[in-house]
Amino acid sequence: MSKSLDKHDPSDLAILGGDPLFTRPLAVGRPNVGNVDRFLGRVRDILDTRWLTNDGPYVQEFESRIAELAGTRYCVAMSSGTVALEIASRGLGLLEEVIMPAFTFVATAHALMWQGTRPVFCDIEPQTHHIDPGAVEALINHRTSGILAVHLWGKTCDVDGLAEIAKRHGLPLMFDACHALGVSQGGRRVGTFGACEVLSFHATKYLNTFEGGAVVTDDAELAEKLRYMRNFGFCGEDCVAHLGTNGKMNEVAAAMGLTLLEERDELVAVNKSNYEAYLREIDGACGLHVMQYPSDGAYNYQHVVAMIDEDDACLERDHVVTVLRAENVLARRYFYPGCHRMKPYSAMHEYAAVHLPVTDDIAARVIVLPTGPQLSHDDIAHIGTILRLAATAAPRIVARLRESGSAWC
Ligand code: T4K
Repeated sequence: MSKSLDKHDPSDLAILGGDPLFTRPLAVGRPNVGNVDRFLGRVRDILDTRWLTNDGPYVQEFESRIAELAGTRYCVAMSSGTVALEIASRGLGLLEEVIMPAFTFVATAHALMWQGTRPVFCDIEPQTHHIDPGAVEALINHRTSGILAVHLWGKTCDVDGLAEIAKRHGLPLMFDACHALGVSQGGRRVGTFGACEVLSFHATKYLNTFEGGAVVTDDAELAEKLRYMRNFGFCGEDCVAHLGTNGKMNEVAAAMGLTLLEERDELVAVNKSNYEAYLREIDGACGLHVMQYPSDGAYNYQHVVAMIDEDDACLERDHVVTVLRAENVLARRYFYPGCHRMKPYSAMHEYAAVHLPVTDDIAARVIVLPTGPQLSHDDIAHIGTILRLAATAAPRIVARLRESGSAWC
């Protein structure tokens, strides 16, 4: 992937006129496709049998494999993580107001707002980036109908603290686990927390179904209701039990998921070894520190998250992102600037007084780096070299960016 050129001098940096290190862009979330022959074999079977969607055999098999992985009794596959969030929150009766973090992908908030439920944005813990249970409690009022927490970066949030608060206030608790497929912490698996948990199998997730999502739960009644709701509410051929929508996963999507499930262990091993290489090669370079995973868990390592440390940073976060993108390393600022600073929320008077200092600080300092089989350890070492060279040339880089007015945004 990387050109054989070695960069020894700051002038070799692409931002200062050198050639980009990588000939092809390294994207955060470049899809894994798995064994193409096995996938195509399944697609041929789908075409031969003419069973394309509507709870077909591949979807059913995929659901049972995901339930097994999550350690839950039920999995209801859906057309996307967003639709799964919409259907799950509606199924749980989350109305009026729901407390959730603003530091998440905007789909978490939109899934509520789309059906007229108001997200109430809560601040996060600085170390974990997860919703702060103390701050949740302070936001509960008579309009609160539930709590929607996010296992950001594929680490579990304070599930016990949140469960205790939810129980004390008689509120349903659900989790956006879109980053956390196959994760466990302290021997407890993601899937088993709260009333239900929502997964995403979007193309950019390490295990994808092109587009796709699922709700996992141990609650038989809820699972049945969600199954109806994803299929227009049908409970029989001519019988509708609920308001419903079309949230079904199709057979080709499930075939992709099943193919990638066969390779899940290898994909996680590659991500883990890349994460360890990043820790070795870039930690401390240019004021960047790689966020670590707690030692008592099993993770999918699909996100390599680094934070700019204000005390030893020589460049601002956006400058570092610009330097990397010039080299074809398409680092991302997930989840800048936070849902509360995006429309429609930022334009609504209800949100005018929202004050989330930790979210604002973290959103200004985070960088997500590419990982997956597209990268070798040599590539990661080269990224480390880029960052160290950039640190030595910080004033030149800032001057160049000012001159060209091209700081990436
Ligand atoms: N909750 C959370 C916490 C989430 O993170 C997400 C989704 C959801 C809920 C909702 O789940 P879904 O409804 O999506 O199932 C991407 C994904 O679209 C989104 O699924 C994901 N989170 C989010 C974190 O990232 P974008 O807008 O940043 O994606 P995009 O199009 O910029 O793609 C990222 C990079 O991947 C690009 O540089 C190009 C590369 N790419 C992408 C696709 C789709 C490819 O190389 N091939 C591809 O097919 O949102």
